[in-house]
Amino acid sequence: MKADCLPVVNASDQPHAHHKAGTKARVLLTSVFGPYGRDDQYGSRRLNPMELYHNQVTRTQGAFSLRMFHRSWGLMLIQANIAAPCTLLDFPTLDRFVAELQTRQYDIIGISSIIPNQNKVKKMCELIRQYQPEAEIIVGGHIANIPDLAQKIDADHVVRGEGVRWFRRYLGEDENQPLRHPMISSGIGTRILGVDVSVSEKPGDVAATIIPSVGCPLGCNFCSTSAMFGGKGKWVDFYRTGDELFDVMCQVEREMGVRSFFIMDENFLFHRRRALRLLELMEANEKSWSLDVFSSANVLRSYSIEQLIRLGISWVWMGIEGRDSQYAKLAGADTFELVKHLQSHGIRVLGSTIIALENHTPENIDEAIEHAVRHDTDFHQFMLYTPVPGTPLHKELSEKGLMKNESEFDPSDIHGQAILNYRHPALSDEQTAVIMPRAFNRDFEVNGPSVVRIVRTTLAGWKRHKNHADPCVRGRYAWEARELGTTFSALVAAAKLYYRRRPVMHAKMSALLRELHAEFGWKSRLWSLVGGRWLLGRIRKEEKRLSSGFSHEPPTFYERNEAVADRPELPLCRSTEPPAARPSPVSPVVVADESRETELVGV
Ligand code: B12
Ligand code: SF4
Repeated sequence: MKADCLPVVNASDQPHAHHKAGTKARVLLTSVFGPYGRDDQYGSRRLNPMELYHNQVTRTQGAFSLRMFHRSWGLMLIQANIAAPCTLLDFPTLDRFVAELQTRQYDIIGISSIIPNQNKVKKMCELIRQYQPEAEIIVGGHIANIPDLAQKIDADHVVRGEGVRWFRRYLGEDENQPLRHPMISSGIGTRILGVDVSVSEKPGDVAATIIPSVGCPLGCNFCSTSAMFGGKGKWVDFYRTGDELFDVMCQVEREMGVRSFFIMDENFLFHRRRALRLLELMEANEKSWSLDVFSSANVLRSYSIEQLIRLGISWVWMGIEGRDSQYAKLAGADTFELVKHLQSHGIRVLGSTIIALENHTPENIDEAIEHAVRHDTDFHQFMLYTPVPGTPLHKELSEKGLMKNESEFDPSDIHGQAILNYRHPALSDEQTAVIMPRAFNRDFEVNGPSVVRIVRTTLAGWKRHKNHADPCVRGRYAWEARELGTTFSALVAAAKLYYRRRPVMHAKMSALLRELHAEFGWKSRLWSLVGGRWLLGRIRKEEKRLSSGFSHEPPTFYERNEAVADRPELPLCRSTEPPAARPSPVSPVVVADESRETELVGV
């Protein structure tokens, strides 16, 4: 079928397509091909590696940058929740993708992508038509928000919104069946200071990713994830209640041996009823878990610090935005005070600042950067203000004629780290391209390596709560502090040696090391003495490797679900059983019902 006559469908409101083979259809799901962190003709960019921190947080921290990869969670979720035989190819190279098309026959090939990777999707569709003309091509993920995508690529269906329900309906399955949660290790291939940490990782060292919902009801006008799943007032639940979520987390804890969770939910604490019920269950069952969450400042402030601590919140990704931010999520929030307060309880903060807001100018941008840097968060993300198709902001700027014409840029360059896709009243692309590294450099220069800041905050939490009355809270802080006297002491010692010619930074590192020695005694001294020098050597080596142009690339994953019976040699994707406690439907639910608002903070 030709793509140009095909509708872009929204997962929640389409007249639905069905595949004739139903659950017998052979499905391949794939992410876009790599390598990613280099410049090439398909749209890979050196500035846009497949790494969370190095892409947009610790970008200019050299050998100190925290490096790791994340699997394609949306695809893993779909694979675990369809009855059809499904193989998942995550992070293939172009050659590996072609080899798959040449050797295995599929009825359906689903590609997941974001907007900047559209050139790769185009290429992949062409290859599928060439090698497997019978296969139906489904394209989903954030790329689906491009309004005329069906004219740009040769796909059979472009799916906007939630993919599990869409796929189930497409295969003729009951879309409201309970949802299985895939077993997801949150980070892969972690590397710090030139050391491949992943080789010495034990089960449980890495947090498991849990996805309770997608979307965010706050609906900030620039937010593509909120827009993608319904916009203001809407979101899609995978696990609506605290009971369901607790059940899933217990299963993941058992199966993966974890006690920490990366909660992939845009605004987890905003769903107050669910979060507080989870807390109740954690306490009743003596769970000493750590939770890493995304949250807006105001929502965080709506909880007492004791609640956050007991809920195990140990890391939070929070928007700082800027002093004159117009966004409701920050209204009235003193983010300086909040960050300091959280850190003093051992909660690591990743602050996020948007650069090139409409009110930014060459004259005031350094002030905006200083504002961000003064927060001294453990990590700081800087991203360019990027109106994305599907968002209210994009609509508004399009109507005002302020969006750039597509011939003015390559979509692969709209990754948020160099140039803008709209006409800024005061900043040119040349200017934003230098402002971005300047912001990261300034944060690094003033606040030092993020990995050291984490040590500082973890130590503060340990000192404050090591004798907490609640044994679960105590246990969690002890677990988080378990490496302070050993590897973390060595890390700070290495940083101290590294900064020996930078008096201010050197003094900072020395003070932290003294604090560690005071707390952990001879063990900390020994580790810093031996490990510090060794790590310094690794840092130097890594710096050389990076300056020669080396980029980190994720490995390719190739997995099957249980319905793929004829390929036992492939690793099986693992997932939970559907939740046992089920007071409400556990299928993904698009929330439109007004009464649901009472579940949220502040309404
Ligand atoms: C994890 C993540 C990453 C990982 C990469 C993961 C990967 N393997 O690709 C890392 C950290 C490396 C990353 C990098 C980048 N990311 Co990113 N990332 C995310 C994040 C935080 C979570 C994604 C996720 O798993 N969500 C949970 C799952 C369940 O939801 P989902 O992926 O949307 O999948 C659902 C549907 O979309 C749909 N679906 C998805 N795929 C498919 C496929 C088919 C066939 C179908 C039918 C349906 C379907 O069904 C799924 C289940 O409902 C999102 C923000 C967010 N909250 O979603 C940003 C996000 C996706 N990233 C974004 C961007 C811009 C980037 C970067 C360009 C830059 C950056 N600075 O962040 C780079 C690009 C790197 C590269 N070279 O490609 C944007 C995309 C914006 C857009 N409109 O395109 C997002 C939305 C963040 C944002 N709000 O700006 N990212
Ligand atoms: S609070 Fe964050 S996740 Fe929610 S809409 Fe605003 S920017 Fe998006």
